[in-house]
Amino acid sequence: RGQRGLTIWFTGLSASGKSTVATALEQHLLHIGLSAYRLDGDNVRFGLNKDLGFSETDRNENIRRIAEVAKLFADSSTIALTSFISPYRADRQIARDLHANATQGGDDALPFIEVFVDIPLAEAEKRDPKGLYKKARAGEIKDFTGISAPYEAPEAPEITIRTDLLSVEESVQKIVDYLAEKGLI
Ligand code: GGZ
Repeated sequence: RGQRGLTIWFTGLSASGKSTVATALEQHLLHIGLSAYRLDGDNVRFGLNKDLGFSETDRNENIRRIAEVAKLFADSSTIALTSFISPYRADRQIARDLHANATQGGDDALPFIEVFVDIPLAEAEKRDPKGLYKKARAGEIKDFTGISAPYEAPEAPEITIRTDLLSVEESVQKIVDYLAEKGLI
């Protein structure tokens, strides 16, 4: 393919498996010789966005900045993988529009692939790897997505993966198949 990259935008509840699948996908892409870079809470919320919390306006700004950074990576011919809850439809649309309008140098839009990591809330809550759902239920964490803050599921994601039904490898394969079919990798 040509010189430009793309953004693969994961969205889903806490403990849905976004980071696990994004990490495995990143490894796969690197292994086949492509440039890929993952943005997630560990390298963004503790650095660039350490001034932001989990209020609606802070999440809006979190996602806005992440979308700008992902666009820059994609514009530099890398495959940017973002793994954030990104619970608001409008914020994800802003991220998508930013890529659609990335016409620097008169090039085409940068591809933006939304991956809905779909899992029933009950399943995410059962996993609860960090005990956050338990704390949210007890009122110890406020504005927790799925419990006391909204998650607006995508209406038309490019890809949906049910991480309670597919293995990590199967989830990665589904995304890779989509990318190959679209000529993106
Ligand atoms: C949701 C929270 C909250 C609240 C802390 N609501 O499972 P985790 O721990 O590792 O992933 C969650 C992460 C969510 O950060 P994001 O930047 O992805 O969120 S957003 O896109 O909505 O801006 C969770 C932890 O941070 N966490 N408090 N109140 N998740």
